[in-house]
Order: sequence, then structure tokens, then C-alpha cells
Amino acid sequence: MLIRHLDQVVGSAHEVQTEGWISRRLITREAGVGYSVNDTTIKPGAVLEMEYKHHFESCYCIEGEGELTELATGITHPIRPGVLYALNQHDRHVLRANKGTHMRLVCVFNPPLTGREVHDESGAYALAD
Ligand code: 9YT
Repeated sequence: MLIRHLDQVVGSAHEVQTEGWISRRLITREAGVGYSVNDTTIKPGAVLEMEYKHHFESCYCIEGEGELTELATGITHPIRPGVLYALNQHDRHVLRANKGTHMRLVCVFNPPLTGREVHDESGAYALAD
């Protein structure tokens, strides 16, 4: 069994900070369970365009508010605590956190992240070896 606390990840090599988000990778590929689990904070007012070409991702909102636009259809969904979205078709999307509030998401990736990924210019993460 694995037991982790966020405090062990904050400030470690498994915390990744970018302009728009901070991700704490609680479970990574090295755990050997086939998925990763991240506690991700989207910064207030951030607008992130992403397309996880090599991964499936589900995000469960636990704090804050924002919106998610599916770029294939233009449909926008409000995101608030209790909403889960699953990118089951590697959907290209734009995630926005409302101004004045961060948004906090629990994110699961398959295949699992190694712990250090940041987006490439297309909004994807490279596939680990
Ligand atoms: C929602 C989203 O994909 N944000 C970017 C960070 C990502 N969730 C991660 O690496 O944890």
C-alpha cells in the first residue's frame, strides 16, 4: 500500500510550477500502478490550451471555479467543485480559471506521468519511454 501526503510533494522534484499552473504529482509512473494522480492548482485568470495526444486525463474539481471549452465543438462547460471532466478522446480544449480564484483539480493520467512533464508547444506531454 502507498500512503502519501501533499506536504511530502510540495517543494520536491515531483512539484512542477509553470506560469499558469502548479502540479503536485502524488502518484507517478514509478509507483507501477498504471496511472498517475496529481493535485493541480490552476492560477487565477489562467487560460490553458491543451491536447493530451498521448494520454487520457480525468480532472475532478475540488476548489474554485472556471470553464472548459471543447475546441472541436465550441461547447463550454462551467467547472466548479464536484464536476469531473474526462478527456476520453484526447480532446483539444481550453481551461480557464475565473479571475480572482484559483481552481484546484485532482487529475489522473493514463499512461502515468513520470513526474516532471510540462506541455510542449502543442499543449501535449511527451510519451515517456
Ligand atoms: C488541467 C490540466 O491538465 N492542467 C495542467 C496540469 C496537469 N493537470 C498536470 O500535469 O497535472
